[in-house]
Amino acid sequence: MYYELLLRSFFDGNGDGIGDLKGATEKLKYIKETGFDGIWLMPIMSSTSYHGYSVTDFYKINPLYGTVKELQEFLNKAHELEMKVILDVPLNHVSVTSRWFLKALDGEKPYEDWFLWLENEEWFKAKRPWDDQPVWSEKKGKIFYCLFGSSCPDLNYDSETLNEEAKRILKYWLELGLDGFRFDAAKHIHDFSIEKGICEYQHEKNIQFWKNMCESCKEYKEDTIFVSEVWDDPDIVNKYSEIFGIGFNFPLSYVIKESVLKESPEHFSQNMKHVAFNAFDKERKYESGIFVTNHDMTRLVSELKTKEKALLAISILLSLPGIPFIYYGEEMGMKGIYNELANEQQLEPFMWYEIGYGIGQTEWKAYSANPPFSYESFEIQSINTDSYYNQFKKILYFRNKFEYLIRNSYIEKIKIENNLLFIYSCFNDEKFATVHNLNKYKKHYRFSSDNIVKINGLANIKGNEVFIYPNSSILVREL
Ligand code: ACG
Repeated sequence: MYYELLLRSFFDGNGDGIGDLKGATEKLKYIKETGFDGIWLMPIMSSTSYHGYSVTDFYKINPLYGTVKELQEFLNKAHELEMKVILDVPLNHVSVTSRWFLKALDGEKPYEDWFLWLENEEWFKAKRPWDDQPVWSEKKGKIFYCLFGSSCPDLNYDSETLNEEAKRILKYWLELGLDGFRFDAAKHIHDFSIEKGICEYQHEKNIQFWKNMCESCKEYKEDTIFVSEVWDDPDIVNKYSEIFGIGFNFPLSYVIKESVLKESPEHFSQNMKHVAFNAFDKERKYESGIFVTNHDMTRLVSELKTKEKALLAISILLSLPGIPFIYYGEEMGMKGIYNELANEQQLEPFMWYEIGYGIGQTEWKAYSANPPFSYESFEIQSINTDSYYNQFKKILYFRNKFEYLIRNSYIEKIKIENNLLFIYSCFNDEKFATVHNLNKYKKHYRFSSDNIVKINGLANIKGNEVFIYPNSSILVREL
């Protein structure tokens, strides 16, 4: 189970108010004890943006985050605690202020070939596929391709030297001790058709690119972990995920949240066929990276409006096969609404102290969605056994304890009875079901087995009979 970590907002080790590697190292034990055995480090390379996705130098750690030595200390400690660490690498583009782009603007080789320049006036009409934003921008009289905005020129991987450079970058981070990568924007490596002059995903070409990258990493480290971010429909996600071994299941995140919000088990069962469902099959070729939120989305409590619903969504999520990813702060029920123009609210500082400050507290931006004195800080929640944090932690504990929820289990069928959601799964020869109450009312059910345990919420269990309260989940074995 991975914890998605934005260093900037987590724990400050040097007193400048900005989270860093030194601080995160101090808090590795917290992450482990909460229930995680992996960390997805959001980009830590030098960057001009607060989120880090526009890199100025792929070989440098953002000085605000620390040094190579501090990264190695972080990794050593994580490994001691038996945690894997994967790094987010946005290879699709660089910052407009990067040395590569500045040299390219001056016509210096090979850098000039590493970017895509407007060659035909017709190309200028091309628009970003999902929201029609412009994809060309101008600097020093030269017009360059930039799908993610004018501050991030796209790299042009038709250049062979750039492909070699990308391999070197990945090897560099593996040599420092990283266990693998989260590949950002994986479907965007080749997303402009020169023949047609429009934005069009070149999936086959992209897949070949990623195959080369993965093979090159494996030559150095056979068991490198790869996770791909392909935010798209299941058929596209499937195409890519087999190469990587783990692929984020974006459609699943919507289905879970919508079903809980609509209090509709039918919505879940009807729409699960629209998610990358073969990732839950017995014969699956890759694992789904399962999640409900990430840094590009509204936080769970803000989306589902109540904490009970948020915990239900987490228990449904963690009942499914796959590799879970949880965004930092979700375990505390932090709030935050995604806004494409200023997507900072869901990147707010982790709330360590009730008064809003103290040793290690990050302060790079002011609180907005998560104010002090709201009884939501870790300080308060950690000592209250019924707090959101402690309930969340119990669900994580449950998944970690019941190994068959994690390894090699597969979903057999999904059904609805008495308006309860049943997810039937198998592990080796054992059959089990997780049962979730998405309704407003308490539900009664008599099972064929009395091997029943509560996952989350409230349930009166007497032998094989159960009253399951709203927003609660149970697990039934030996069916
Ligand atoms: C990654 C990072 C993100 C980062 C970048 C750029 C990429 O997580 O933080 O931005 O480094 C697209 C890309 C993703 C990208 C997001 C932000 N995420 O594909 O790689 O944008 C549609 C499109 C998707 C699109 C999504 C976004 O198809 O391609 O993601 O919309 O809204 C159904 C459909 C599905 C559809 C969804 C939503 O599920 O099946 O196709 O997705 O509905 O409608 C960062 C910053 C940015 C900055 C950039 C440089 O966050 O602000 O500009 O860095």
